Amino acid sequence: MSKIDLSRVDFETLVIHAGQTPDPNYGALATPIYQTSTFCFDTVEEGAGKFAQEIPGFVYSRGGNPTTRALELKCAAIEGAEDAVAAASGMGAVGAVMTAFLRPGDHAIFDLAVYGGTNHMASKNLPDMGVEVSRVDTGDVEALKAAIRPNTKMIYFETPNNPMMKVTDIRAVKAAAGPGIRVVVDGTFAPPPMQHALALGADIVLHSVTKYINGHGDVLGGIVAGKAEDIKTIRANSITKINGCPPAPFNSYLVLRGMKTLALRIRRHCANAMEVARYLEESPFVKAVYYPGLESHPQHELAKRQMEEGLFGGMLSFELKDDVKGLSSFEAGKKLVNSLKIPAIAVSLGDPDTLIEHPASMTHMAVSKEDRLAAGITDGLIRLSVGLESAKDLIADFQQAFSAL
Ligand code: LCS
Repeated sequence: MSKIDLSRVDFETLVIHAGQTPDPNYGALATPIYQTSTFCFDTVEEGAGKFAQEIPGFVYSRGGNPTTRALELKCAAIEGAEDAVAAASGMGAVGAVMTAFLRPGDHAIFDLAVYGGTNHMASKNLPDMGVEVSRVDTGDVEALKAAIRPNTKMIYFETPNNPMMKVTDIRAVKAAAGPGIRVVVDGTFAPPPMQHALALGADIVLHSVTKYINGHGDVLGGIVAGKAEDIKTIRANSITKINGCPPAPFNSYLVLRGMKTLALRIRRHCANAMEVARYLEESPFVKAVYYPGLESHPQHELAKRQMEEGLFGGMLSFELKDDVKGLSSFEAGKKLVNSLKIPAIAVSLGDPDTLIEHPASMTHMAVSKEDRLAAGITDGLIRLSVGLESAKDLIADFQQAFSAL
């Protein structure tokens, strides 16, 4: 047990201390990597007690592991959740929630724009399993209410979402859903301290830990947090059985290590993104910047209410003008990305390094132009994960890249 009363401390203290206590064997301060598949018992009776969950402890690392458990407890604490369960990737977490709670004949509502892997699950995997799926703009409460059916079991959305940074009102969705429908928020773009989805009314919050929570671009991971009863179902039914996707203990260790600086990193990501967003908004080559921190963002007021003060995320998208120095926005987009020297041309987000991608020629190249444009992903749209470098250097890099167009 921690000597600190964690119910009374600031986020900065909580994220460092929650879930971790010195190891009972040797007092190691850093949680050891319990790199083991199985755990042995002194007696059959002890084994029986642990299998029956009458004696606390671990049996087999697919169902639980001490390093991973420390990560789960830390994530539960920062989300203000009763419990949390870790998965091998963000998609592992998404899939585990689906297989835990959706059955043939059930109905689930997904926002129009969700991450590609989740989109595939909603449009292909779930219907293949006999789940009815509707797609609705979850920002439109009336449309959402109209889509609810007697067999609706889940409403699922990301806020802010990928790649347009649309912000959905979690409180309003929960009010529209009423009891009996689980509201599931993918908070990957805005983990605590930016946003506390459960406090805003979500029943379940999940994250791709791959992104900001680990924050170092060297791990795949996922986490689901919520009520103890729900987490127990997800762990027992999905993570351990149907999906079989717990994280490796080494990955849990890396995420625990990364989380020690979560509070610091998030503040820097957000401050840098705000500076870069303001710079881009002033650029004569840029038509629009999508960043919840800008007054021009369509849900800026909602973002101010729903996200922690001044913390609007490290992700932004921007759209180039249709004719940039005689280039089409598609060509200009590619040329700009190629000319930048600091950002790595890569998908993923939340790394210390700034990452940039051109959805029309990369992540969304397989999406028909019609569907892509309907989702607002134009030819000249560029997505930027603003890293932890100096904002001044990033802006200077943009200046030279715009000059090179
Ligand atoms: N949810 C969101 C909002 C995501 O952006 C991603 C991955 C996932 C879930 C899945 O997490 P993973 O399994 O990759 O840990 N997003 C990616 C992206 O935007 N580029 O590359 C991956």
